[in-house]
Amino acid sequence: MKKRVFSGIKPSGDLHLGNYIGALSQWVAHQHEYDNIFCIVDLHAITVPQNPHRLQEQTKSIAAWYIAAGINPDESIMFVQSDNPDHTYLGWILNCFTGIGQLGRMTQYKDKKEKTEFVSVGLFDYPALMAADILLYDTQFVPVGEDQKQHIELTRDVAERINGQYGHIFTIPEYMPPIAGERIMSLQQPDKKMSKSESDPNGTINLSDTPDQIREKLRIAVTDSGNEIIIDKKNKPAITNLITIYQALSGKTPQQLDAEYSGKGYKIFKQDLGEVIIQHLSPIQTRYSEIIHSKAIEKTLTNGANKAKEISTTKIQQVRNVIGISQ
Ligand code: ATP
Ligand code: LTN
Repeated sequence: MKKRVFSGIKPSGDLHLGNYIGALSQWVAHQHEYDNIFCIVDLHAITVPQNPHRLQEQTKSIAAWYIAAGINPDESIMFVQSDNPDHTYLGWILNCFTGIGQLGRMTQYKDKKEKTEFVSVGLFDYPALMAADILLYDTQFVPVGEDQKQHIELTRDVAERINGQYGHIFTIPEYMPPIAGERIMSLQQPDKKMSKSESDPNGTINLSDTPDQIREKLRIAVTDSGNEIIIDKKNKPAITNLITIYQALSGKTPQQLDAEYSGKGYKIFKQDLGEVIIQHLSPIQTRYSEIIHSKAIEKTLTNGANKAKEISTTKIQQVRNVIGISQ
């Protein structure tokens, strides 16, 4: 039997290269090896303010990017989180087994609470809902970027706590790191991760960027002092980040890049990287524009939610029975 993979992306903005390299491209690369469930986690998106119309549009857009990047909805289940209420149901139960102290130590929460005016309980409690997403489906592997590793550790802790008290209910999931690019950094601030909510748009390459936008963002991308194309995270974070992106999209090794670019300098490297990104994204963008307006996406998501619900219902019943809330 194939092992179960579960992952999700928030419809909180346009997808960018960090999402693609750290998550989506990994899902596609491993699609045939696993029994996959890919979610669009809209309930996680509303932990910070969202415009209702934009949220709806972005939810559909993310589904279209999943398919455009190569997720096959006949092979993998694809659905919107809020279409399966079992997530919030289990999320509440897991709240009762999650420590306040543990939630307070989550770095994503600490970062985000500094950036938002109104810090909701939902933002604080976000990892308990994420744990529910994962545990509902007996997930074995969770392919996500490195920023989410801490949430998976919390999920494991909560699952072990419940299993310890009630017997084996939940499968303990494992973090599945990306092959290359666990953390893609901003092109403007290489000490900050590239993210949908980043304030400087020049730091982020969106999957929907035009060739000219990509060329320009690379032209003005910050570099380090010196001129060598070498990986040195501590002293040369900017060029290290660009090399990581190059490697992830081209499949070339650091040795190959070293041989190709030795003595050539940053300008040529950045120009070539721009073309690598454009070439990689071009077929995905074409597929995206073909499907974004099709009604088939809604149908795919409805089917996906039905299939997800079939699996999660059994888990919810099992949990209700063991904790004593079913008659
Ligand atoms: P937001 O800015 O709204 O918090 P985000 O851009 O950080 O969003 P998420 O929806 O939180 O994106 O992440 C979706 C997936 O993409 C997760 O698996 C996450 O680990 C991965 N990811 C996000 N940013 C990066 C990055 N810069 N490098 C590698 N992986 C990333
Ligand atoms: N917190 C994740 C999104 C997310 C997720 C999940 C990822 C919500 N539920 C379950 C994997 C599995 C993030 O990327 N910020």
